[in-house]
Amino acid sequence: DIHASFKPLDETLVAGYVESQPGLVTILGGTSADWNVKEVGDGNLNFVYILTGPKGSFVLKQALPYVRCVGESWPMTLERAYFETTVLREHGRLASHLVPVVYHFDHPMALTVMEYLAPPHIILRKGLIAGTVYPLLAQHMAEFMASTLFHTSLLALSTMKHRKEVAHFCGNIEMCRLTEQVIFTEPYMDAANNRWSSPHLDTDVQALREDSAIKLEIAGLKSKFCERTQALLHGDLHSGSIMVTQNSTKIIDPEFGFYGPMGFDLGAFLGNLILAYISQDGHATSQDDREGYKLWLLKTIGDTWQLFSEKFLVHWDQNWGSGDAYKKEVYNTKDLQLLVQKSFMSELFQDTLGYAAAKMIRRIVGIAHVEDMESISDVEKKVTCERRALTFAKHLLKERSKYSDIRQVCNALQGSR
Ligand code: ADP
Ligand code: SR1
Ligand code: MG
Ligand code: MG
Repeated sequence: DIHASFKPLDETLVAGYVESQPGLVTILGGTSADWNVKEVGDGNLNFVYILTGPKGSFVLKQALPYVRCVGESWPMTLERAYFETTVLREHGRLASHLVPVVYHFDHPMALTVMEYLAPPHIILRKGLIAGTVYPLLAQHMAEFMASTLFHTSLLALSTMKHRKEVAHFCGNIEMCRLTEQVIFTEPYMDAANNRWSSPHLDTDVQALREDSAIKLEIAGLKSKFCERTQALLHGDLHSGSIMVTQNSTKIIDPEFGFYGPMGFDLGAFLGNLILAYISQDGHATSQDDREGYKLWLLKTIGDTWQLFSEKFLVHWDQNWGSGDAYKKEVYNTKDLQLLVQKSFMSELFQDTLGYAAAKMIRRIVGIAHVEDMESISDVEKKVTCERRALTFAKHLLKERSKYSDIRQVCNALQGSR
């Protein structure tokens, strides 16, 4: 058992662990008496410590054998730390300026030591709630997704290399199971984990569970999530997995990484931007009506898809035939290549809208709600935003084939009630 020597750390034990690792002591400088240790984990799963010393700092993240936001009653594999580190390193190779540097990984201890993203870096979700504009967000996220998704797909890789990677990441089975459960199954049935604003949304939840068209769409998306090994995904690309400043964007927390459909990552990011957009009415005050901010969010949603598709196609154009999917000898004219690209991007757009909707629905009626909505103190306003998010997500899920352009989606979102 790789984890036979596993020991859970806490704020008092962390320094002792670091003392046993000379490379880490060198980063901090001084001795443990000089170090400051603070646990800052605000995610749903793990424990995160910031360590600062006279010379430097880092973040130490440890997985414990259960889901943090639920407790020991929900056991969870320690192997998530291994997959997180493996994906972080791969993302570091493909988009080095957009991820924290990994300094150290201890497999038995299920812990990763990485670059500390110091303030003014904050979690994007918190910045969106505060109404802060991030001018480079769409560009950076488009760059990250275009590079990581393209270069791990069969558009760039041989089937030999791709299959090996797919087989490797099949090991992240428990995390995939968790997603299947909380995103694609439980929101559509009676389950102990589910939570919603009750009694306000009781009839909305009932209607969701009786909606055959929705269940049909969710079945298709779930099947694609489980069966399509299109590219290495981040796997949990919501606005809580992104840290930002005005000129920096860093993607953290890829512990759900696996080979799946590209639209799952794109949909996670866009779905969370849509939730942020809809929640703005709940954060508006007499001093700040958030109308200008909502326009920036709409633009960011549109720009993200637009820039992503442009950048993805640039990668593709520059690497025609390097992967096994479309051999140059077969796809041998520019017209044919354009035809293939158009069909690929249009399916990806549909997947993206579907996964965005699925991600939104689970955040309103399932486990793990989002702070965008939870922090709206006026209950009536909160419920109005939640109902609007649910209604828009259901519309997107059922009617997405009618949309062929992200601007149409943004217009529909703007007009939604
Ligand atoms: P979880 O897997 O539990 O969701 P995260 O990796 O999302 O854990 O980290 C939880 C929190 O810890 C983040 O919301 C962020 O505030 C902080 N954090 C994580 N990694 C870093 C980092 N490299 N630099 C600074 N803060 C970080
Ligand atoms: C128990 S569900 C916890 C959620 O938090 C993670 O960040 C994933 O989004 C997961 O679905
Ligand atoms: Mg997280
Ligand atoms: Mg996580």
